[in-house]
Amino acid sequence: MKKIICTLLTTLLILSLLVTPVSATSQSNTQDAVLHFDANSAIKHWQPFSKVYCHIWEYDGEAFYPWHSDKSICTDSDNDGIYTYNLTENGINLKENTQYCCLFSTNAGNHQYPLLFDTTVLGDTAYLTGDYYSSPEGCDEYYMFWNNKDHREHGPELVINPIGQVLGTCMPKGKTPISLLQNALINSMENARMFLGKSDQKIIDQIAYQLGLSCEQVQNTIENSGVKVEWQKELSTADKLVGDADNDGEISILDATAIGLHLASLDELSEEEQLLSDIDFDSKVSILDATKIQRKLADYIFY
Ligand SMILES: [Ca+2]
Ligand SMILES: [Ca+2]
Repeated sequence: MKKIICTLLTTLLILSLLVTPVSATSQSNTQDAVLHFDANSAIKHWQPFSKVYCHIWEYDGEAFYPWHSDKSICTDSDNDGIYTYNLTENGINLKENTQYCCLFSTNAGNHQYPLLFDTTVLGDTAYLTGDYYSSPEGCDEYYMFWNNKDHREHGPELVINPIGQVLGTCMPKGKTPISLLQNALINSMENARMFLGKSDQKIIDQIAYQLGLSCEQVQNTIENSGVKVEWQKELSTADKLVGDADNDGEISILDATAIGLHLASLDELSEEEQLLSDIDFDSKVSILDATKIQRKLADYIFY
C-alpha cells in the first residue's frame, strides 16, 4: 500500500512539474553555471542507481523541464561519484536574488526533500546526511544540504506539513515563523490531532519551540487565526528552555543523565522538570527525550 501511495505521489509530482519555455541564453563568455551532487553520500541510504537527475524550479513556480527529462541528466565523467548538472548547457539561466528549489533524484525512485538555493550557491555540492522525513504516506524523503552554505540560509525548505510537523531548516522568502504557524493553525490542526495523537497544547508548543516563537507571539497568532484550539499561555513551554531537564538554565549532558535517573527511579524529576524534559512533546518523559537531548548536544540538525 505504501509503495502504491509513494508511486502515486511521484506521479503527482511529475504532473505538477509543468514545462516552461526556456530561452537558451548564451553564457559562453562566462564560466558555466553548475551544481554538483555527492552521490557517495547517498550510497548507504538509497537503492542502487545508475543515473542522477537534477530538477530545478523557481520557488512557488514551475519546473524548467519535466521529471527525468534528458535536459535534467547529471554527468560523472571521471567516475568519482560526484555528479554535475550543467545549467548553462541545458539552457537554464537563473535570475539573481531569486529563490529556487532543487532536487537531485535517481532512476531507482528514491525520494528527496526540496533544497532551496539561489545564484550564490552555484558551483556548490549537495550531499545527504542520512536524515530523512517519514511522510504520513510512508515515504522516506531524504534531506540534502549544500556543502559550503549555512543550512538555514540555503537548505531544506522549512515548512509545517499538513499534519503539523515542522520540517526543513531554510525559511522560504516571503514567509516567517508567524506566517507558518498561522497557516498551520488554519490548515493542519485537524490532521495533526488525528495523526500525531498529541494535545493541541503539545502540538502548538512543539511548533513554537522549533520555530523559536514566544508565548506572546503564539497567543497573538492564535487570536489572529480565529481558529479554536485548546492552548493556554500559562501551561505553554514556548518561553522555557525545553531540554533543560534539571532546570539549571542550560542544556547539557547532565539533562540526559537526569532523565535516565528519573526513568530508573533513582532520582525523581519535579513536575516542572518533567515538562522541560519532554523535548519530543509527547507528554511523557522517556528515553527518547534523553536521546534527543544527546543529539541536540552533538549538533544534529534534526534531533
Ligand atoms: Ca540543564
Ligand atoms: Ca517525551
